[in-house]
Amino acid sequence: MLDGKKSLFSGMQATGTITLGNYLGALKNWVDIENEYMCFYSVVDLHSITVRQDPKVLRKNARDLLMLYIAAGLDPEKNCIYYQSHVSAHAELAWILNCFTYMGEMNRMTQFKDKSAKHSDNINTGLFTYPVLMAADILLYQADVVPVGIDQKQHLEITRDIAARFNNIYGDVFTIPEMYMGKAGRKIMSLQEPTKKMSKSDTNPNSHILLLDDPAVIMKKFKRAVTDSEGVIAYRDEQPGIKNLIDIYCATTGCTVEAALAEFDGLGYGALKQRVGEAVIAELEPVQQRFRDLSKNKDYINSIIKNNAEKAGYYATKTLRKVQRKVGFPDRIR
Ligand code: AQP
Repeated sequence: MLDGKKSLFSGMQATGTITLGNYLGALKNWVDIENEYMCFYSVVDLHSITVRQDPKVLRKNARDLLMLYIAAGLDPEKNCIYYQSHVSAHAELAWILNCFTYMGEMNRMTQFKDKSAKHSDNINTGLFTYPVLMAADILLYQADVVPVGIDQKQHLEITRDIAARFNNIYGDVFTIPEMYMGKAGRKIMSLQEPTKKMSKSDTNPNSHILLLDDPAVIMKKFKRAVTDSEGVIAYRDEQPGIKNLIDIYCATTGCTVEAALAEFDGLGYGALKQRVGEAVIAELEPVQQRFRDLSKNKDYINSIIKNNAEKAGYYATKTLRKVQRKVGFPDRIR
């Protein structure tokens, strides 16, 4: 709760162009709720460097991501869209919360296990304490809800645990956040390995649809999607490739699984892939057009970056100062 209004925080990493998974699992849902909450949507560039980044590429990806938030339909007048690195309270609160988090808790985080396996040459402590920074992100804005994909459930649970632990010691400092699963909040899987989640950092370009992929590329990737040899369109775990295509279709068009199955009845896999590809292209084309328009409007984007960093900084610092007082740091002399 902030200024008497329910608040919300979410973010995405600028580790590449975001995927259809990021869009359907998170961003598309964000647009539905901007009137209900005071919303903070961050480009979480501090999180991005838990994996080694080329500085120039990171800066470009971060700006593109900020513009994609707006292109996807988030109104920058209603939503506070900002870079995490422009609000130093995130890192400061993360440090304090690190001191209220146990090694055993972090050891249980599956994302750390997955990512450290993927980046075995760079298993840094930032990657290990990533969930604590995420807790700081959320708790700084006293978020009532956090709209994230199902893959982030474990991180949200640890955020709640850390907040409750802190509140038990110091009184009611943090709002305990709830996970917000939107209508389309499904886990979208890789098109090449449909038992693995679709990720922007996957090195196989055919595994993911990127939000800025050309329509022809999108269709080509769907045509190459891995399916099975059953030859029947059914929604079941034994056919993860087909199940994923149906999930993508439903999350994109808003239809139910039953309606999709009725629509696809009697179709072959090739025709199914064509239909799903067309639906995704139709969904992404207006987003891509708005992105191109925004890219030409540098001053407008710069003003959003500046104003929103100030707004986020104002609310974040308020919480940080309260926390600093509670743990016993000396008052500032004015
Ligand atoms: N495949 C997915 N299906 C549904 N939701 C997803 N999200 C990510 N992948 C899927 C949701 O997108 C939001 C932002 O994610 P992120 O960028 O912070 O990091 P991530 O979850 O690690 O996403 P990636 O694409 O897998 O990034 P990399 O490759 O850099 O690790 C979150 O709300 C997440 O739930």
